[in-house]
Amino acid sequence: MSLKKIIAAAIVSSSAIIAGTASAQTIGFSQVGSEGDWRPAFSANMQETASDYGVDLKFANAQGKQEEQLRAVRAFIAQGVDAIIIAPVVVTGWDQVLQEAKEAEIPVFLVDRDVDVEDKSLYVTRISADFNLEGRLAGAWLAAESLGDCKIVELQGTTGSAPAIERNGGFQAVIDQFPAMEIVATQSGDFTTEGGKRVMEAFIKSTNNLEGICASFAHNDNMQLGAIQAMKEAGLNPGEDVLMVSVDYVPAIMDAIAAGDANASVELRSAVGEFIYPVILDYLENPRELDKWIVIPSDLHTAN
Ligand code: GZL
Repeated sequence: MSLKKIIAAAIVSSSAIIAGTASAQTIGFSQVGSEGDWRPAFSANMQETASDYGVDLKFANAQGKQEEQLRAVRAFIAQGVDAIIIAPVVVTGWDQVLQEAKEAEIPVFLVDRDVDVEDKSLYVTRISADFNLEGRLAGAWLAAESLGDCKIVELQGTTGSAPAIERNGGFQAVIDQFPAMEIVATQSGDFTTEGGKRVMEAFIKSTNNLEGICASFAHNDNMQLGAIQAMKEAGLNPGEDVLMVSVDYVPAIMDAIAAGDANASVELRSAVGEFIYPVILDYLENPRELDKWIVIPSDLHTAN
């Protein structure tokens, strides 16, 4: 379903609410957690816009633990909600609980992240950005900036999460085109500022103060912000001696780019309730096969 159709559906569903003809839908939302800056913004948008669509949102924050997500989804099933939204912390371990939702005839919508399940009928659709594209955009920008010659340190997101797997995949696919571009060190900072700082401190130690390192690619801005802290504490110049590219484009990285401490970030939209709710409400009105993935655009931002 194109974004245009989603927005058209939004107009239909919101006018129905204004006209008072639509009944409130109860939707359970199992959210990964509240790590970093992007996820809280995403959660706030979902919670603040729910009433615009006449949705009674039951929000469950799993604090990064899959077992808490599974518990929340089972509670939504027991409550008999009209639909379930899941932002799955990692791709594996979802088959059983999705089967239980299917048997309870409660439609499941994936948002943000992804699951790795054989049976795609276990969810209606996934509404998210294209993480592989985000990795490619970051890789292409770096290839241009470094003229295809760059030794890179990579700060990976949560191990086993779709964004970590796919941002690395997209980035690697681009730099593989350039024999002189290579990721020489990679480690997970779990999408947090503290994690990014810890990983960069380790890289600084293992590379003799980032000797010969041309760039830092971080799967999200928060880890890059932690890396910037670590580099400055080591007397290095992030954004000048080392090119800094990451993903999310949260306000704090905008400030870092403006200050010259970072160079580029691929935007991951956090105000996505306007895409997610219309798809779900439209489906509940008219259940049918949907495309398995509805993509939200990503754009690269730099200083100039
Ligand atoms: C990607 C999202 C990632 C963000 C991070 O869609 O799942 O999780 O890039 C967040 O900031 O932790």
